[in-house]
Amino acid sequence: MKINQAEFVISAVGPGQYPTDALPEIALAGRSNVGKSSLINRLIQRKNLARTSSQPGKTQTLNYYRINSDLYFVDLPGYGYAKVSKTQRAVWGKFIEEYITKREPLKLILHIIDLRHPPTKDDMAMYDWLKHHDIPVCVVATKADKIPKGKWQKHLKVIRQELLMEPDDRILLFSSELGVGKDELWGLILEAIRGEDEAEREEQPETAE
Ligand SMILES: Nc1nc2c(ncn2[C@@H]2O[C@H](COP(=O)(O)OP(=O)(O)OP(=O)(O)O)[C@@H](O)[C@H]2O)c(=O)[nH]1
Ligand SMILES: [Mg+2]
Repeated sequence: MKINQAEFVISAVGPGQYPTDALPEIALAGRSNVGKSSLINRLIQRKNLARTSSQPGKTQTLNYYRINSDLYFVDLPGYGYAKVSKTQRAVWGKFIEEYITKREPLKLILHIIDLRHPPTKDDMAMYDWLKHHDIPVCVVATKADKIPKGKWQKHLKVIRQELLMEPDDRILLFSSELGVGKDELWGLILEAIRGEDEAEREEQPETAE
């Protein structure tokens, strides 16, 4: 994917602020501090377009980034941050829930998990909820650079087991630090935004003239 233009569009706090141009949207969900914003930056090869921080709980709105005139990345607020009040958490929960279940241009959720550790209870609840609502999702296990390569497969297997993933459910290994998984993830994203029509058309052999 050639990135000609990548820009921050809006920090939305409600549906009234979502873009109206109907470009496909790819949203990132995951625990606070898991590396959602870093993953966006790596995908588009910009150092700090999506704001990252070593302090968890930074992203508290739906942050829209437009990539060329092809798609939006939507950086969702991280869940599982203990310092946020219960009331605030409930409000955000509702807001994200509505976005995920009702937003028409949303094509795929990237559910970001830390490859180093078994999924948390919040990770499990989130994945279960996404599957329950039939939301197209791909698990992305990030921070792969933090553990030795020889352990990658074992950790992926633990995540698959703990999230009760089915054989057809997708999981992809990633590192924002090294760029591991970048091309494969772009492949999945493009497949998701092209829609089935075009994917089917491409599968048909060209008729000879
Ligand atoms: N080594 C390594 N560090 C990473 C990776 N991805 C993210 N980090 C670091 O993890 C911290 C959190 O990253 P963010 O991208 O801000 O995480 P986030 O999920 O957007 O966090 P919130 O916005 O608070 O929900 C930062 O210090 C990043 O540099 C990775 O693949 N490898
Ligand atoms: Mg963030």
